[in-house]
Amino acid sequence: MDPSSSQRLLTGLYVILDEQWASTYSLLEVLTQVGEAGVKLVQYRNKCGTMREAYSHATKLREAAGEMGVVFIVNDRCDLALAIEADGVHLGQSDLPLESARDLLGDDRLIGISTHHSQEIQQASKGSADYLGFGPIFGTSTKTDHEPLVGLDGLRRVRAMTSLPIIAIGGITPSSTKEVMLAGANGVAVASAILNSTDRPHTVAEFTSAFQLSGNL
Ligand code: TZP
Ligand code: MG
Repeated sequence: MDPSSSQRLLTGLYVILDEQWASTYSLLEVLTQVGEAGVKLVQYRNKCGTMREAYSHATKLREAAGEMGVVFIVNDRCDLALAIEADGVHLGQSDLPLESARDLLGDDRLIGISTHHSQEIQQASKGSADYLGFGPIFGTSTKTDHEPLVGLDGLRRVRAMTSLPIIAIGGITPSSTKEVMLAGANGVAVASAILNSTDRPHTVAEFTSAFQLSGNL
């Protein structure tokens, strides 16, 4: 993807469709609601199922995302991303190395990498990533084995170290989004604030106003 299209896409809300919620909410329904509310970027995250289950669920979600023009990223797994013809992959620090993932996915698909401190930011910025995830900014119960919280100060400190878009993650809500953006994020990745919302279109609208209030969008 060319840098200006990915920059536009990465400014705003990035919704994580986490399979751990699938017994509580229909991820397809969540995807439809947020897509209709204007979200352009989602990630399928599955830390619990077999690959066959992940493939089956992700295939349906990917198809629905495609119909709505929502960009669909797969967490961790390049093989799954390729199998379902996803738009990209989000790599963790223990997944395939960035350049191997780039060789597999080609130049047109998006690749993001999770980073948690300045060294990882600098390392990832030397390669062919399209964006960096950075966090956890705040406390989160979505990822239990997370690295230490980085806070808004951590985000401010790493902002100057990279020209890549930074997607902040971890415990972000509409009410914290403005300060996260002002601390240097290009966008925010969110699971619980959207999945647990009783009115998802309204919550998406609250995120959108926060982006506008921070001078973005
Ligand atoms: N990586 C760092 S924090 C996090 C991940 C996947 C979870 C984000 O979820 P939430 O519910 O928005 O805190
Ligand atoms: Mg990961």
